[in-house]
Amino acid sequence: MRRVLSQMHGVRQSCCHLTQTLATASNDSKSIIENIYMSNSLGRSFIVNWLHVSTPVISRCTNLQNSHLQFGSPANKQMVMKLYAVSDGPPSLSVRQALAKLELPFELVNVDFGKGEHMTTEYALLNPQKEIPVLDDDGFHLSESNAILQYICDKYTPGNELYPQEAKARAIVNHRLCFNLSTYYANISAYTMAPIFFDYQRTELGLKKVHMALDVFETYLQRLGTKYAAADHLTIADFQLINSTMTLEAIDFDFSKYTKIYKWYNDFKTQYPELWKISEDAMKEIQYFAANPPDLSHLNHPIHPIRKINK
Ligand SMILES: N[C@@H](CCC(=O)N[C@@H](CS)C(=O)NCC(=O)O)C(=O)O
Repeated sequence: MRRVLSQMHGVRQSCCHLTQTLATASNDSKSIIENIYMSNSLGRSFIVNWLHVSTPVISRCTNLQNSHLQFGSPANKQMVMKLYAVSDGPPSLSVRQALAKLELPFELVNVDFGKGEHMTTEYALLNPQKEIPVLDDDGFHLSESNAILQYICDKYTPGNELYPQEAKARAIVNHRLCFNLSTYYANISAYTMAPIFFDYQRTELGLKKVHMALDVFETYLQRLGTKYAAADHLTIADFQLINSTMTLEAIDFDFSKYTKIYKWYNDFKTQYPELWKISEDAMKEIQYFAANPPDLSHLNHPIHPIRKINK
């Protein structure tokens, strides 16, 4: 265990060597590493995360205060990308899934939403919108998860079918990303997520908007007639739409009457279990918070009303 941790701490460790180190770590070591990761996500000190994907992808997980560490041997000075992400945020999950699918190494920097780490002046230098996620690619800072997804595909894996290059195929992917941002995620998260974390009620109007979003997405799936949201194969649009839909499952919202959506969502789970696991872990966190509303009274949120918790 000590050997594993000390090797992980080595700033000059190569990804490949680290992969081998982790692959040979005992199960006990891995579970200790995972436990430390869990405490990190609660806002404690720095550690490394072993991402359970079936690919040799390594993600190091640090917290915001300790996010200065990097991979790279002296011979290979290229900085590994950093992703500032929140563990249960759909846009963050989509970027993590794309990085995993594309087998791109990255450092995962956990931003603790409950502590308001994204509302600091320091974070505003990364993203003046004070939203999560943000990608840091060797000093190039990019927010808006759709833009991040498009950038990593274009820069690191041009031609990959996750983000097709042919104009019409790409336009459909872009359309679904815009649809998710403007309508699907907007309507769904206002109904599912906002009342869990802030002092909002689920209303009839909110419910109508969810059904409207589902109805439109169902129509898109029907009209295009493809297996996935924008093509017969997985694209970056699926990640965003899957993670929005996941928040419906998190609150036990029955959307089975939208048969195309229901099938597409469940097909993703069975066909990409290692990617679904990223969403599923987040769903469990959301379910935990739904059952145990977090006390965010210390947050001075500029927009959202904070729920008063009787102590
Ligand atoms: N349009 C943004 C939205 C990101 C977003 O909504 N992030 C949430 C976390 S899931 C956030 O940072 N909210 C800030 C806040 O509510 O204070 C994107 O897709 O990247």
